[in-house]
Amino acid sequence: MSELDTLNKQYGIPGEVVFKMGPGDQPVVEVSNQSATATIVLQGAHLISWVPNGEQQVIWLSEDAKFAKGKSIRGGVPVCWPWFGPHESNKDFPAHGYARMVPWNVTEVSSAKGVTRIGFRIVQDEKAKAMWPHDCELDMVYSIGKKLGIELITRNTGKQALVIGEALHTYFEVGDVSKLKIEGLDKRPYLDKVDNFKRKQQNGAVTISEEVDRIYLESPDDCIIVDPVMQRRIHIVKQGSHSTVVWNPWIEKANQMGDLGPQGYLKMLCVESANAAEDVVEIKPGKEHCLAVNYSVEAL
Ligand code: TA6
Repeated sequence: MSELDTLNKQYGIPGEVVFKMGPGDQPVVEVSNQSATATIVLQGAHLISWVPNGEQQVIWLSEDAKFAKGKSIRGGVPVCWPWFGPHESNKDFPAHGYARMVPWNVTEVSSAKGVTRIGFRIVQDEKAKAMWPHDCELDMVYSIGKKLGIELITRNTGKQALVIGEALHTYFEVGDVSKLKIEGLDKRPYLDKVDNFKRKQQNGAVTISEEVDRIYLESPDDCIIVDPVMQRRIHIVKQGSHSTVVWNPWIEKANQMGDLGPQGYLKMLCVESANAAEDVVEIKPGKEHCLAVNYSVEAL
């Protein structure tokens, strides 16, 4: 029996949860319930689509996204873990950690009241253990419905304290990134990565008219993307996250990246719920830490 047959036998729900071969021969799980549709690539437990019924696509995926074993996907909700950004000492280790590049096993599927819940657990292979020699478990739980809930749970199963950096590096679909604003970060301090990580303070709503790459600190609050072109607000409610990363590569950086697609930069905005820089999280032996977000869409 194939891996997909086994998954469908154990976790499939006919007409609602189906495991199949997706782009680049990557196994995916497709969800379709009375409230929404979604698609999750098993590698990285990486959601690449979420469309609440009656709404337009909320999650952006590059039309030039590459789907290959061990490679991160441009768009969707990449998981940055167990570090954010470059590794603190080894430049050969992948930026944003390895969680988004390795296989994850399905741990649970259930359905109730128009919400499909799917759980995954990372597979820490020898390569991962060489980069991160700590005893721990990493789970991801999606609740797919009119709202999208995501929980990233790190469990310290070892005898030493763990310190992790992490982010749900979510790419949101927007009408025109130069015409929107992001509310919820007023007066927050941030590290400006396009200005040598200089520490600055946000004044009012965040707008985008050039490359923006900022780590907002002390920012546990909710954010709202106000998008006049798509005539909607995207609400980002979070727990267990003290940093908020706002990123758009703008034109020149987008062209250098080569996988954002033509004009892709105009249609995407990353607002990432994170624990990064000085906000990294210590998890004591036997304890766990959960970074959780809840996304919803409201007409303007
Ligand atoms: O979160 C913003 C950022 O750190 C940017 O600096 C840029 O590198 C982006 O992540 C994408 O990173 P990736 O490794 O997915 O190409």
